[in-house]
Amino acid sequence: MDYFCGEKIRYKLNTCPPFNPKKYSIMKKLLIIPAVLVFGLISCHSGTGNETTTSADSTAIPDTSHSAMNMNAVEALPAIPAGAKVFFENLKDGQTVSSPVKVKMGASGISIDSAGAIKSNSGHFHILIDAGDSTASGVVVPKDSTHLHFGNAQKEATLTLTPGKHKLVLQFADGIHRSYGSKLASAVTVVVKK
Ligand SMILES: [Cu+2]
Repeated sequence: MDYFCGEKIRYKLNTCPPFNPKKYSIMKKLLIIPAVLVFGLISCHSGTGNETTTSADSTAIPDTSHSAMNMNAVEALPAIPAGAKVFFENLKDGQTVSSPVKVKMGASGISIDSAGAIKSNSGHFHILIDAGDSTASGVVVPKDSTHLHFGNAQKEATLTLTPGKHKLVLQFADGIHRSYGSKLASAVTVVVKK
């Protein structure tokens, strides 16, 4: 049989047919095919694994609209120190004022710091003008004409208000403007003179 006629045996046994390079290359190919198949299976398998991981990541990373994802990606809202509070230093509920009105913002038990980084035991002031009682805890305070940010650690502000009743809420929030909620909020209603 040709099969047993390797290079060495062929010289000893004259019964072997002359060496046929064509057949030899076919045998080589036959050996290569299973090797390719095995390699292919391995790479297919690992390829499938990578695809699963990639698709999970690709849905997680660009989905910036999902607030829950964002909350997981950044540090949690710092805890409110026991006894901490914020208040308008120079305004009492129901007070009559004239516009523009100078407002002094106070905090006790928690530091007033610039916006930018999340730091424990600190935050900055916001004033909500006729925009509810507080911003819910963990929610970023909107930035518009009725939600004023004092991200440079200001403790004073001058507000121009139309005549009549206005609800002013002092809202404290962390370094990335996430509200500490109603626990660090204080509201007054003022009456602006004509
Ligand atoms: Cu802010």
